[in-house]
Parts: sequence; structure tokens; C-alpha cells
Amino acid sequence: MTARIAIGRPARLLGLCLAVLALSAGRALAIVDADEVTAASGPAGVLQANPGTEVQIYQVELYDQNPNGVNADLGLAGTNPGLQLYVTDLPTPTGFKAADLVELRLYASNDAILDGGDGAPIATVNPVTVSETSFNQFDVTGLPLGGVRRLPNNPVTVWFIVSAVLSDAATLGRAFTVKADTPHIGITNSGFPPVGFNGELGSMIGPSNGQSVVVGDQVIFLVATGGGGVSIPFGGEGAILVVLLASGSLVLYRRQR
Ligand SMILES: [Ca+2]
Ligand SMILES: [Ca+2]
Ligand SMILES: [Ca+2]
Repeated sequence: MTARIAIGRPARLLGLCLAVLALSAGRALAIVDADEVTAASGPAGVLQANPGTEVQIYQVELYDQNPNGVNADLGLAGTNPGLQLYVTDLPTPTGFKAADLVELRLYASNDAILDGGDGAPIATVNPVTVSETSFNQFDVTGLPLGGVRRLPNNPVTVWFIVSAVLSDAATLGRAFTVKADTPHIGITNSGFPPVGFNGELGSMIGPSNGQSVVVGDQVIFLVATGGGGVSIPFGGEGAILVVLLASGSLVLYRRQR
């Protein structure tokens, strides 16, 4: 009896130590050495894009939160090799189809805007999946750590931007939005200490009529009843309904471009 207790206590102590180690490993996964500076978001309002053109549909600002020996890079092999994004028809359906898109492109940028200074895409998705239940996945794990994958040290940041390229034959009036889960961005940590801090981050994006891209080649003018007005690019009956709902007393004028 005494011998059994003498053996049992060290065994329990060992078990406790293993449990503490497991808990530590779990916490390490949760404190990936990177952070979201500006939360991920979809299209910046109701945008219009002509067939055959490229339009920005997603942006997120990230950095390596701790300027220490642990570096942070986009993409985590085997878990989330870059960034996962859903492309879907609007909550108010327009009939948007995968054939309306050519591909998605992922860029690294030093600001929130996709422009000529951002260079070539660092990854693409082609063909695009249009679904609320199956995401598109960018894979950057074929690129070496560092370079365009590297998150700079706090306070310097990087923006990862996604664009969509519309098909030449995209159907006028159809529209799409984006959706993302929490988390949806994979991060590899490396350096010293060398292992165990990998993980994911990234805020949820809900599909929204008001953050969407409509396929169009028209311009619509919104004129307030008291005078003045704004001109915005527009097209498509489904999305015009959205503007009518949101604009109240504004008068709509529509013309071919
Ligand atoms: Ca760090
Ligand atoms: Ca670093
Ligand atoms: Ca830029």
C-alpha cells in the first residue's frame, strides 16, 4: 500500500507537469507574434467595376507586434497557407456566378490602396469559387520566409490587399460581396525562440449589400431635393435597389456612360 502511494505521487506530479506544458503550448498558439492593426474589411462601399477590369475587394493592415527575435510571415503551411476569403452573391441575390470573375489577386502594399506602386501579385486564385460555404485560399508558402511575406516590426505595418478581375463577359447588373471567418489569415513565426508560436488571426467580415461590387458600365447621378448632388459610377437593377433603400429622398438619374 505504501509502495503504491510512493509511486503514485511522482506519477501525478509528472502528469501535472505535462498538463502545464500542454497548456503553455496551447497559449503559445494563441499568442502568435503578429497583430491586426486595422481590421480586415471588404469593398469600400458599393463599387462599380466594368467587365474586364480589376477592383479592390479586401484589405487588412498587419504588423509584427513585438520587435523581438521572433519574426512573423504571412502563410502557415498545413493550416492556412496565406489568406482565406469567400466571394459570394449579395444577401439580396443578383445571380452572380463564378464565370463573372477571372481570378483573385493578393498584393502587399505599404498603404490601404491598390496602386501601381504595389508591384506584382504575390499569389492568385484561379478559378474563383463563388460560395458562402467554400472559401478561396491564397497560398504563399511556396515563397521563402521574409521578403513580401514578412510582417514589419511595430510600428511599421503592411497592408495585404485582394483584388478581383472581372471577366470580359461578366453580366451587367450582377454583384458580389466578400466574407471572411475569424480567423482567416495564417502566420508563421520563426527566429528565436524558434518554434511554437505559429497561428492564425484576422477579423470576421460579414457579407453586405453595402460593401459590394456591381458589374456595370453606367453612371448614375444622385441629386438631393434641395439641390447639389454627387455623381457615382453605377449599374445594375439589383444594386440600384440598394441605393434607393439607403438614399431616401434622393432623386436618381441614370444614363449611359
Ligand atoms: Ca516579433
Ligand atoms: Ca520581426
Ligand atoms: Ca498601395
